[in-house]
Amino acid sequence: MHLRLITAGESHGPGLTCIVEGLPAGLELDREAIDRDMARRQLGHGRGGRMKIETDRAHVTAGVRHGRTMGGPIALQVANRDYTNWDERMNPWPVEADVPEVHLPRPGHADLVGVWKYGFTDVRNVLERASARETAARVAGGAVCRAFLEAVGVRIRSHVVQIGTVVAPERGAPLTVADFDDVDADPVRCLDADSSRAMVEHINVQRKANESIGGVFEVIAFGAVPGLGSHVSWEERLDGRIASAICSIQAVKGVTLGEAFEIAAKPGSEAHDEIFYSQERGYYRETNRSGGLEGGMTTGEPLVVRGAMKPLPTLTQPLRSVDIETREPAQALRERTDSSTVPAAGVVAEAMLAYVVANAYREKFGGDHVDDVRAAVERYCERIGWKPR
Ligand code: EPS
Repeated sequence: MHLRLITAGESHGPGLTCIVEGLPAGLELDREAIDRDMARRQLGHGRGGRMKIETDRAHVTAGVRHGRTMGGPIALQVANRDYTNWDERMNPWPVEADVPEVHLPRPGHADLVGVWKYGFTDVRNVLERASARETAARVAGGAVCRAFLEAVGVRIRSHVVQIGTVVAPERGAPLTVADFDDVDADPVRCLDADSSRAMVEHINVQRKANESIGGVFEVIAFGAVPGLGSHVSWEERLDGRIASAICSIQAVKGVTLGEAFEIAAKPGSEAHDEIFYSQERGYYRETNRSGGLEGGMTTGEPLVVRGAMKPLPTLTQPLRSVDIETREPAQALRERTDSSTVPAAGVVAEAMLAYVVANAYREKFGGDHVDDVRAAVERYCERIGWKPR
């Protein structure tokens, strides 16, 4: 049993769609929880004018009846309110109006390679699908995967640890789910108040200088059972799957699992998580440097993943480029844009991690009804003597 998540839609087209296939029947969904995730993705200091136009909601059109899944593909639709302003430029069908083409590719975006590869003369045919607006559909689908994970005891949270040059200090104790209770109330979704203020200030200064800003988010899955993924074959290694899913988020250029680059510099004696056993706790670790992954499998400790996001490539003071019609030097396309979307990227990463972990549960435990899945998870935890934490 596999889980599939597929999206369709362009940034200024009529709307976005997400289809999630492979969830069990009987799973209770909460409409408000899905829309809460949609709204959380729109938050964050550094967003541009577009977020004032959109109020994203996921409209379920298939797979759910009276609040419960029926085992078939679930379809979720998200309207682009801005489409009313783009009706001629983005209409799926031919229009009377003369719609000018875009010929100015932005360095760092999909624009130039996309027109080569797909044989277009109009950059808009590429940028509309490459846009991070697509992540609204991923979050809708991710919210459904998250509901499934919550039914088996997994909770996923995220926060921002760096924006531009401002880095939040490492926290002394390991994070718990409760630490994230107020994270969405913070303007940059950072858990450290001083760093948050400095991040907001940094965004303000850079935005005034016509710059965009990147950063780093961390996403954590709490409560996943040991043994998701497998060492037996490279495609089944969960670390590879997680890295792939997080790196597929627009503008993400790097992913780390656990203390990746820090432990690369340490001797082996300080790089691993020693194994202990006690009657009450069963097997346990006192550190989690591995980020909850050993041999491509979950260890039962929290899954800790970071993503590094480059500064957004749409700039209010554009970089040098070439007009693809005349091949003369030109400035890249200047478009309304966000200056920082690291807080939103964290929410998108929650959706991607939810998908990968939910898929691993579907592969490992199967089950047509959600109660079958729960029973299989319980049986397995009993066999290996692992207690949910
Ligand atoms: C984006 C450009 C901006 C962002 C957009 C991603 O949109 P617009 O061109 O309409 O101003 O706001 O992100 C979203 C719309 C969203 O929902 O996240 C881009 O070029 O990637």
